[in-house]
Amino acid sequence: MIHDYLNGLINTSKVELGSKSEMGVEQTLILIKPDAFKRKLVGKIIQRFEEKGFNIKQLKTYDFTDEKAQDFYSIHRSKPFFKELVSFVCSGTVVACILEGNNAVSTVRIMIGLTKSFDAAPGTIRGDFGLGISDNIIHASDSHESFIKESSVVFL
Ligand code: 3AN
Repeated sequence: MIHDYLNGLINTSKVELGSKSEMGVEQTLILIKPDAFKRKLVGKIIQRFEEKGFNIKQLKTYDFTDEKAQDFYSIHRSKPFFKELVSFVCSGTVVACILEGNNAVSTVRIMIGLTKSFDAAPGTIRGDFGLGISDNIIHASDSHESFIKESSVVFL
């Protein structure tokens, strides 16, 4: 009996070790949006990522032009909220940041929470700081391909 139990634990830990060995150091991009910038939440938001263990590779304030915003969000061009999205991100200064660490893309997405801030879980950044949809505090790349595209718009 105890033998089966220990075997179970060993097998579980093997699975966990296996998935850990699949982790890789990645980079991802976040934008602290105009609503959060105006509310002076930049320090608190960046602190969460630093405390989690991410390294800051690039960090700057940035003012989107309409053209740059359309390019940044080009994947959403056909969506009904595209105009609103572009207009909101152009409505004030943002902070753009490239973060680096294990599983950066997916871990940062978990930390920011669901798109609709009013649905985002407490403990996530959107869940703790916002109630909006366009004004949902923060953007984070949803894939490595998005990271490459988005960082080329903002940092090149
Ligand atoms: P996320 O930022 O969580 O990846 P996406 O990729 O679905 O969300 O949408 C990109 C951005 O478009 C969101 N951050 C939000 O600002 C805006 N957005 C998404 N859905 C809506 C909506 N139904 N109405 C207005 N804006 C929206």
